[in-house]
Amino acid sequence: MLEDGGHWFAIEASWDDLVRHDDLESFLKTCKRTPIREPSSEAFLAPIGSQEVWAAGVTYIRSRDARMEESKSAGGGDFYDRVYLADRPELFFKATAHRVVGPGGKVAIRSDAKWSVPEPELALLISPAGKIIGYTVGNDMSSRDIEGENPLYLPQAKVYDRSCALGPGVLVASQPLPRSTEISLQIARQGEPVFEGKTSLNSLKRDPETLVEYLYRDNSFPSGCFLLTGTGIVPPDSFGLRYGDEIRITIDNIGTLVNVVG
Ligand code: DO4
Ligand code: MG
Repeated sequence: MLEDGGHWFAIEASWDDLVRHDDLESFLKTCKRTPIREPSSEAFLAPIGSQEVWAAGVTYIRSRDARMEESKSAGGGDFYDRVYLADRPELFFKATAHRVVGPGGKVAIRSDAKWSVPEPELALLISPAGKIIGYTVGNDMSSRDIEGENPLYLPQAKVYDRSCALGPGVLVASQPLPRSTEISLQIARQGEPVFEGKTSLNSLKRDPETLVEYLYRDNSFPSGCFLLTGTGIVPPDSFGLRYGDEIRITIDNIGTLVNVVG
């Protein structure tokens, strides 16, 4: 489904075929479109086909500070400062499509985690040739106690079933997003707000093109990929997600991704 200027269309192309277009914006303007009614919110699936999801870490000072604190007793605090300052970014594998939930879906907390948080992140959609062709909202669910116990546990803290959410749609754009773009997170428990936070791309230390350049260096993505660009919003240490919590992440001009922990 495509939305353009408030009008909705069906197009005859698979998701993976669309992602192969380096100039997706022009393609969508000229391809055959069939007008449709505005879809209901239940019609939105996670906007992913055969893409892998990768993630960048410690790209905001807030993430560096929180992680230095949580891993202090494990002797890992220094690593986060070093990667924040280094030329080479932290990049890690996050998810395949079957681990990703879409809008309205249930994200999970690990059964062996005691302290879990959402990480609201701008997600880049990148073509197989390494061009950023769109943007969506991402949630890099994280088990902070497991990562804090030992940085080598990162893959377990980050990669598990329903550990990632993407959506609601992809903003197709060939131009970078303005630095003033805001990202906000709201968490509600039994209908009551329990955490709210805000950041903007102004606080993102690395530029998205450089993250993509590192990710694609000697690494190929035949179906393209998503790259989460790191979190700048970290709830206080006293906060951990519980079953039933509603997570609402909004990025200017892209939309709001709503998920429940379940
Ligand atoms: O270094 C661990 C993960 C960092 C991360 O996911 C983030 O900063 O968003
Ligand atoms: Mg993250």
